[in-house]
Amino acid sequence: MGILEKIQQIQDEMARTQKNKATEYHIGLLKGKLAKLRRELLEPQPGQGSSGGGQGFEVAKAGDARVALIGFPSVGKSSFLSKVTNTRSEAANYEFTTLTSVGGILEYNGAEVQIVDLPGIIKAAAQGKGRGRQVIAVARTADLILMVLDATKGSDQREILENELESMGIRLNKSRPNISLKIKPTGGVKLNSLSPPKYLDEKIVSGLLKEYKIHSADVLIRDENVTIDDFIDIINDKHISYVKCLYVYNKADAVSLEECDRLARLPDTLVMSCELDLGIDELKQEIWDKLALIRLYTKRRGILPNFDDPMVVRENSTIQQVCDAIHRDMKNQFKYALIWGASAKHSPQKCGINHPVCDEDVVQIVTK
Ligand SMILES: Nc1nc2c(ncn2[C@@H]2O[C@H](COP(=O)(O)OP(=O)(O)OP(=O)(O)O)[C@@H](O)[C@H]2O)c(=O)[nH]1
Ligand SMILES: [Mg+2]
Repeated sequence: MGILEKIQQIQDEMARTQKNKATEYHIGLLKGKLAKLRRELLEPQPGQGSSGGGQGFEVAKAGDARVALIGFPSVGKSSFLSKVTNTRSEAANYEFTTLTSVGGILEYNGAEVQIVDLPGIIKAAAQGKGRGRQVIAVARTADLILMVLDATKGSDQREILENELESMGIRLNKSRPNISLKIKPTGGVKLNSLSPPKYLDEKIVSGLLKEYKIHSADVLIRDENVTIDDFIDIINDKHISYVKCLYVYNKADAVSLEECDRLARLPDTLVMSCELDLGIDELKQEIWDKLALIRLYTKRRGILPNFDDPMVVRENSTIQQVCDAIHRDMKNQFKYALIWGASAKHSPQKCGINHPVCDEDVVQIVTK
């Protein structure tokens, strides 16, 4: 039996099984099996390249952050790329116009954001339909997924895409579950928690670990609300990516004002029309907010910084990342930093290498 048939068999069994307290354990184990099979499915096939991206599919990373456009065919992904960058990606009224990935740069607030246009994906993409798996492999490398939807189409498109990404190990707008798993050579499975977990116990934790041939481990649960699915994700940690997502409904020009209003009220959702140039500026701003990039102005002693040319680092960066961005060897010569701005208690504040920086800080690095 092939992997796909095995997956189907487990899915059928899960659908057949009534969900209640008595079957909780059984269903939990089935979920663990399913995740393991899906992982096998994602393991690169011979001749497919390590990312599963296929030859020449992936575009090189560029700019300060990457946004991937994911959606069904003909929703307007290429139209959006052409609208906000100088790159042209062919747009047409037939499906699968775009057959490979195309990258362009959106310049915004002094930062460069790479926008990657991708072929449309369809249901069962994760199982290898169309170019789905290659597309999803690129999505995994993004700082933000822009899920492009068609305002004129039904509401299930969002759910189908979410399920495809989910089954490929991408978790949208979710942070890594607060569980630590340390695999050990001997000693059995030990479960510790700060307060008793509501949905996990020793039995299911050891049962799931056994499914992955792990017989000894220290498990520490720091959040009482973590679920069986969260724990399975932690076992498969290397294969799971937590990516931010914005949902954008294009073709707002083709639906009623009431429908636009309804869609715009959904969480993390915007509406736009590439054709009429509506909502594009709002979307750029929202992309910027979601990426939470940090602009820094570096200065030398006695000289004002150049406020037109910020250095851009990712959210949660410290002076360490600033040093690394300047020069590979910088942190070895680092003595202290002087900071003016939101991250400083007083200006300038003298800081060490682990000081977290804020957007629009002015930074002067003093070397040995
Ligand atoms: N009414 C309307 N049509 C649009 C809008 N944006 C794009 N279109 C049309 O939708 C069709 C598909 O646009 P594309 O940009 O090629 O769509 P895509 O998502 O890149 O499609 P694939 O590459 O096939 O996956 C084209 O005929 C566009 O002119 C819009 O805002 N309103
Ligand atoms: Mg396209």
